[in-house]
Amino acid sequence: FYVFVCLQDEEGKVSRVIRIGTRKSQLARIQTDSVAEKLKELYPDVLLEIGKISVHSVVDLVVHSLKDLPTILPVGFTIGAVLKRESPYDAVVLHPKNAGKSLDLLPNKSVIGTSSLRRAAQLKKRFPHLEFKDIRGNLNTRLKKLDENSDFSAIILAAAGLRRMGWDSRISQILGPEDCMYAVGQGALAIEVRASDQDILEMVSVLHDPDTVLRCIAERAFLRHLEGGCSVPVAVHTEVKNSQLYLTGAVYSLDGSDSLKDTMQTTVSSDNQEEQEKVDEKVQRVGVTALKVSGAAQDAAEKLGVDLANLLLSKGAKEILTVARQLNDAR
Ligand code: DPM
Repeated sequence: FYVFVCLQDEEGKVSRVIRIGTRKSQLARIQTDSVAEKLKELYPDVLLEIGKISVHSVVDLVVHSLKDLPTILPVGFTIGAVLKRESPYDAVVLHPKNAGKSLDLLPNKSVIGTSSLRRAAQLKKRFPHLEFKDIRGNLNTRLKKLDENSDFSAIILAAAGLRRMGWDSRISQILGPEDCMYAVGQGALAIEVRASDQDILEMVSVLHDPDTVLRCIAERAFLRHLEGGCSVPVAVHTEVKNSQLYLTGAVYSLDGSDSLKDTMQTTVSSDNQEEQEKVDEKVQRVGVTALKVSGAAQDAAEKLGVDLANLLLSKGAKEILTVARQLNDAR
């Protein structure tokens, strides 16, 4: 399943075919279609077609959930756009028999489904009366497993994914930062392109949301500097307010009993023109190329992530993550 976008010149001649790759899950298709729609709106001359191409075809862009993209991308690729972040928070989806409840009201030893070490660590600490078990598969599979058996009293999923699927009505509780901080990049879509493909880079770069880009660069720099992958108990919270970027980051032991958390901030204003022009926005930062977003602000965001990681490392973050990784590998 692929979406074709054809660029046409004034005479209506097709100048280039842009191939968008997608995976087969419903969420992947919804995410890909939403980006294709946006590109179509922005480039009215573009002809959009949906169809199939062979497995061996090369694609020009792929839409991902940013949180699934490693902080170091394969050589030759870059994230050419990070779209405006939707809700970054996690949500509770209850088994229908528990309708009206919330995590704190569920009976003792109720089983909660998640295979996220980050979610389990934070929620075990916060709700010690609950038990946590792995649940796998795409969103459709998970919801089915929840509803059709009585193995789980509830599952935890990202609010953004649930909303994109049109399942808002299944969200019975949004977990705020006191309950569960989110994953690096959660809730933001990213467009992966070839780093050398200037035309496509320019084309998708208008989809960048500057605040989201800065938040996600800081978050990804934090994770990368901690040497955390996508499956370590690391969580973040970011905000941009009055030209300040705030980053809260935390690492946890598997049961949440041990943790380190701190907040730092930096200025990301774009007042100083001279300062601006010295910095190149074309370079990749933690896998992101953000043309049209201040290079100085991107540098400040990246430095914020590195600085916060260093602060936590100086307090013993490495040891907490190493033990968590070893215990998890041994499970
Ligand atoms: C990553 C994690 C999970 C996904 C780990 C984490 C959740 C795994 C699980 C890195 N990727 O969050 O701590 O629950 O067992 C994923 C989802 C989305 C992107 C689904 C979800 C949709 C939301 C988004 C899986 N990746 O987290 O509920 O675009 O951010």
